[in-house]
Amino acid sequence: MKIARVEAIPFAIPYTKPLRFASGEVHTADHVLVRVHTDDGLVGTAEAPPRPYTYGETQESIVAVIRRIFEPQILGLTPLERETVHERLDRTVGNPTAKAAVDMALWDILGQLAGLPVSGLLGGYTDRMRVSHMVGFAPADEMVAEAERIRDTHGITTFKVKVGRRPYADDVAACRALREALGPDVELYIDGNRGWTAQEAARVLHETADLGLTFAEELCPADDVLGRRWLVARSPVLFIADESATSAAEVTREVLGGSATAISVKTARTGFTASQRVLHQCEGLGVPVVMGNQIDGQIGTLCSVAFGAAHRSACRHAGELSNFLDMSDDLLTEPLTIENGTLRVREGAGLGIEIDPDKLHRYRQDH
Ligand code: MUC
Ligand code: MG
Repeated sequence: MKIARVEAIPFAIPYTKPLRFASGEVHTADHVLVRVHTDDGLVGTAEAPPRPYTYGETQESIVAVIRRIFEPQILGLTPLERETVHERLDRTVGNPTAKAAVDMALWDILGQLAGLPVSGLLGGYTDRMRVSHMVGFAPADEMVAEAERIRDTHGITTFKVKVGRRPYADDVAACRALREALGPDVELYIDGNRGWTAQEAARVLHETADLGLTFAEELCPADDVLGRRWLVARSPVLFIADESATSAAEVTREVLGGSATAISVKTARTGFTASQRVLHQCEGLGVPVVMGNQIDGQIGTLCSVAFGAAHRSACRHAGELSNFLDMSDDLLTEPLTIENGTLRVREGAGLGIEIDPDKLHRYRQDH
């Protein structure tokens, strides 16, 4: 059984409500559907979300790198030869979400071949994850209303609050309003997407010390190397590296350098193969992980929950699995639902991704 074709299909689905954060904003899911076909008719599926402000990829660049470089490099290999696939993909620097989607589509094929769920093949720890919801920039009262709606509709009680605006007038005020409205039992943590200096971030952590935040993520740039170490050494809460730790090597550098005390694992950028490396590395180091969200659609979210639920250390904390709720539609025949604050892994062989052909026809951009 050999890899016979790799499709990269650009599609665009509008958001009902844009997500705004310190490094950018998303109004449309302009993602790329990746389908790996074998010569005996199996099809593995995943999606790649372009995040130019995080990785430099665009929808056009993802399509181009898959069609022009990756597909010719891996045609003729078998889905079992994943180390060789990665050796070839890694001849090209960057392009993390394009590489990750190819990796996850290959795992989908392996699951289908074995007649087993990918989550089971990866580790099979549990069949569901608690969900954490990301609250984007808005006036404080709107952020509170959103969190209350998400809690009341989906039972979610963990919220990641986007920060990195004016520290006091906007962000401390929003965190305080959320804590007052939601009460002490809800978990809150913050993500700055590098929006502050280390000094601004330190003052905010001091100002919010009474709010019981559980994590702080990427409050200042990791490239300000000494400033970031200074901040992390003083942080009263675990400090998550997200966009500064996108590979096993970067995890080593950030953790051993004192610039992070927890790691965000995102299958959208490290697929399953490299996410497992990062996760096992964190377990060995004794560093907690959070399953992060690359503002994934439902396909990416299914991949994320399949990986997170597979591993004990990945589901200690609620996973960020709810960004798809703000999309006006998606490509799956059977939409995902979050109930009682929980998202379940899809049963069946592979990843359980079934694409609705009419929806794909409606949203694809390459007619
Ligand atoms: C996050 O956790 O930062 C926003 C930018 C990005 O790269 O991911 C999202 C969410
Ligand atoms: Mg983040």
